[in-house]
Amino acid sequence: MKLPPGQRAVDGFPRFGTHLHHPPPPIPDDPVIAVDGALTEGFTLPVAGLAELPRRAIEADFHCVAGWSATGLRWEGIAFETLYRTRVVPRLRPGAVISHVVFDGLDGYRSITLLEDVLHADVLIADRLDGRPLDGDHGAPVRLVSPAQYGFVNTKHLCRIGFRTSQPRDPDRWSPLAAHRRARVWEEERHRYLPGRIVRPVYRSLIGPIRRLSARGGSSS
Ligand SMILES: Nc1nc2c(c(=O)[nH]1)N[C@H]1C(S)=C(S)[C@@H](COP(=O)(O)O)O[C@H]1N2
Ligand SMILES: [Mo]
Repeated sequence: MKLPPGQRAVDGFPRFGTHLHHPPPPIPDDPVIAVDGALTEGFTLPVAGLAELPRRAIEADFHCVAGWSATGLRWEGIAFETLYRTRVVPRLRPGAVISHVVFDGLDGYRSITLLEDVLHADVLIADRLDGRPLDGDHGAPVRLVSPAQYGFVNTKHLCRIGFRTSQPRDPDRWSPLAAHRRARVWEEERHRYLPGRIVRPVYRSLIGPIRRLSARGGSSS
């Protein structure tokens, strides 16, 4: 299968992220996803309840902005689009027009994306990978999966989703890297200001060190 520009296939699916060598966060006994923002009232979605909502399965490649791609992953979960249309839209504040969505992880990680970029049919809140429950390396108990956007949008250990009517401030940890606000892999939207092609070698040089560090805190170590 063809990969997006500047990506190289890797064997398997490495653990990767700003968590570096830190182990995955502990999972609460009864994990929930808090949903808030421009709603008349926030609510929580028990992770255990996701199994009863309409399920969606996809097969997709996963593309990290640093330049590696894991191919042929089978994800299962609920469609983000279903959550948005059935649970969020009916609770929007009158007149609220959502433009951005904020995804928070139990480890303090945050990604911010345009709403339109996560309303595609292949965007999931995933609880299973390759036929098994998600493990700590890949985002237990649930993660965002948005295959057409770089990995950094795909928040692992998802615990909160915020629906916003304007561009939120950048999460501090990403500001020095100036991550692209849309991060679409086929457009090579890696860096916010520099062309994707230009930053390839710099980003690629980070793969080895980050991969080795991430593996140290992961389950395969
Ligand atoms: N909670 C959380 N989610 C995260 C990260 C992280 O550090 N913490 N790293 C992001 C980055 S940069 C990538 S490439 C992918 C890696 O996902 P994987 O570890 O399942 O390969 O997770 C993304 N989601
Ligand atoms: Mo990444």
